Amino acid sequence: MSNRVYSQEELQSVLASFGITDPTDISRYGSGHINDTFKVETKAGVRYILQRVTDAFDKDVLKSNILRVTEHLKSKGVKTLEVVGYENPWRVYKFLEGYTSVDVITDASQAELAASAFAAFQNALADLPAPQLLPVIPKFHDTVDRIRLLDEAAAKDVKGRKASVAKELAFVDARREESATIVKMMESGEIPVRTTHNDTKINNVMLASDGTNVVIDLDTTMPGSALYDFGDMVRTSSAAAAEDEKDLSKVYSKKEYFEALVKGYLANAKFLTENEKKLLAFSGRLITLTIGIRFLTDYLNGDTYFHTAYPEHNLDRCHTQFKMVESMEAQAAEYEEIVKKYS
Ligand code: ADP
Ligand code: GN1
Ligand code: MG
Repeated sequence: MSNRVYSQEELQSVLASFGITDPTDISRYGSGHINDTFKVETKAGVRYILQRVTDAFDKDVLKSNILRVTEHLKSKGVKTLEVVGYENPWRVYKFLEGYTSVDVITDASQAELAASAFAAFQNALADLPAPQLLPVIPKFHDTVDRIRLLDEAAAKDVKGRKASVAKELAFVDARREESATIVKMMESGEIPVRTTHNDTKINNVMLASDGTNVVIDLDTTMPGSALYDFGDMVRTSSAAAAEDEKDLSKVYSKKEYFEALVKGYLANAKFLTENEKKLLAFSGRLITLTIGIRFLTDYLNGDTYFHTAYPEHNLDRCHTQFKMVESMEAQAAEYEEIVKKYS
């Protein structure tokens, strides 16, 4: 599904179907791993984002969720993606002028801002009129199920890669038991189900120099746990290096960025219960482990889900995630103290 090639004629005819007939440039854009994203420049000077949605989603569910979420946010005066047109599998958004997204944070203030942005997003969706959003991908962050899928991929071993990842599989094995913590607590009702973003990586929030922001990539907004959203912020926003950095000595979780995240999140996520607060530090390790497992699974499956630029790309990403897990494990006591300080 990754790395699909499109002709300019095809893209122009898609744009024409949305009434955009004056494109001057259509080029690949951003570093998202899932959708095919293009920036469109036009003679009129208006810019757009054109996206072909991945085939991995239930596209009708996705479209209905996106339209409901953007309408609701708009009705509450929260700046959000502006949908110009949506005809599956294609959609067009207005280009968010004046905002940028980063893949790695370079200043703690960005982490604090991103955390407040995602907390405000969760707040704004707390009163989304019923019914609940439908799950675009069921069991999306269910670590137990993600390990089951890893086991399945290792058993099938379609690309003959299993023998080369014995160490990585052992890393997961050693953490099987703790991986069920949040799943079990959600099942028993000890952790509430909320409408959450579910993909809070740092390049899914657009930041402006005046401190304003827009949360984007709303594809996975659905019922979930605030802990998964916070955990995924820690995974990407506390990382000292890129998700596919090959030099693992550069990869670790930065305490000062973690602290900025906690500060920004707790100042705005006033809805959190005691149980949720207690698991904030753990959620960072858990989600990072889960995403590492997903990269490893995709590597074993022959790279069918995430966009990849070279054959070992998913494996490199798995290595950074597991290194981040180790770094957070080593700092667990300090991270718990930081959460207590702002609780
Ligand atoms: P994916 O699901 O593949 O991650 P995203 O929706 O996150 O796709 O888009 C990929 C990237 O494109 C984002 O990280 C962001 O940099 C850029 N982008 C997406 N939507 C917009 C927009 N409306 N305006 C400007 N940039 C955007
Ligand atoms: C994907 O779509 P993108 O690039 O923002 C993925 C996330 C992973 C992330 C890893 C729908 O995010 O779940 O955490 O890659 N999104 C989907 O970088 O699977
Ligand atoms: Mg994205």
